[in-house]
Amino acid sequence: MKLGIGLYRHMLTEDNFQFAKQAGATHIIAHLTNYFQDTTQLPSANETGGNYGESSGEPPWTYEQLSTLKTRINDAGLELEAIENFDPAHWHDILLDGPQREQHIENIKTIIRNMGKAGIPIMGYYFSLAGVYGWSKGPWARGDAIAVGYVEEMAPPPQPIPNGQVWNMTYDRNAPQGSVAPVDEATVWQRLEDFLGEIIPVAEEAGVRMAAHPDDPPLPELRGTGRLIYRPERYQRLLDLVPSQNNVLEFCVGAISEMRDVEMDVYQAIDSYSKQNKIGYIHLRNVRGKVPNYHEVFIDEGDTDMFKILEILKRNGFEGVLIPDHVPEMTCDASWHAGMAHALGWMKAAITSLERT
Ligand SMILES: [Mn+2]
Repeated sequence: MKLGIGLYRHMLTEDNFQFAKQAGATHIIAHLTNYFQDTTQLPSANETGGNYGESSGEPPWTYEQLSTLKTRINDAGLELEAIENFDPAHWHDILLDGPQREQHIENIKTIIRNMGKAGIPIMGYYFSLAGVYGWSKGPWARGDAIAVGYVEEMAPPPQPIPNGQVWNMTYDRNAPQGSVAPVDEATVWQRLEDFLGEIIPVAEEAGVRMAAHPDDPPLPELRGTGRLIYRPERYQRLLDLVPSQNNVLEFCVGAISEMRDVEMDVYQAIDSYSKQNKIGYIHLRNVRGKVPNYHEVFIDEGDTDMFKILEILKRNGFEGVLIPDHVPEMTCDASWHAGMAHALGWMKAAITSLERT
């Protein structure tokens, strides 16, 4: 098992590469989509409406851009394991089945080919119209550390997605008035199946694994749009749509733990999918509660026995990267860095301890 850290676009700096290395990480998961408007604080609906910001509108990521990033990370003594999340500018009409869908399929194929050429092994993505929407924030982690969560009575009203937005980002601020028409779950599954049917063969050729994140928050429906992976067993359906070693999961322990009415719990899920060798990389994050009421907390508190998760992964021979995902804000001048250093330190000790047994 390898230790990594996710860095947002504006955090892909030499200082943060050094920080990652100092905290014991060997791998970077890079975000190239410019969400959160250049802050490290996660957005919450009770502060900002929860929108992830405006998409850059830049062209699909080029080979030069990806390759330069990889070289910089390698020069810092680290590996670039994955890019996490497509920019809505590149694929909004795949999600929405809009008029630019064909062009957007080409965009994604171009990105995957460029990643393969640059030697970046995994593309993490989240196939969702509403995206990560409706979080609140409060002093919910140990010592009143500020954390995000989904809390039914604090959540914004589930208004339809305005035109020009998808995946909780704005891709066209000049879009005509109005909103995205309701889309049922079966229709979203069909869009995913069509997407994977076109992209997985390209990913196979490029040597890139496509890794799917589950729904966050894992509600069956949000803003009039159906969601797909809001129960762990639904990951199997995604895998079975296009069986391939390149069709895998960005397994989010936090999001899976938040799911209710499940046929398999988080331990059974990580056992099943790691046994099948279908996990690209892992978000290791703890929570307390389940939808529609849960809080994110520190890695060593909350409902999930993280050591048990790691034991299952060890038993099944998982060799990929684990990252902390997001962490509560620790009270100091560098709340993000402190939270990450804490999570990475815990993870490193736990993995080291397991590897001795
Ligand atoms: Mn996650």
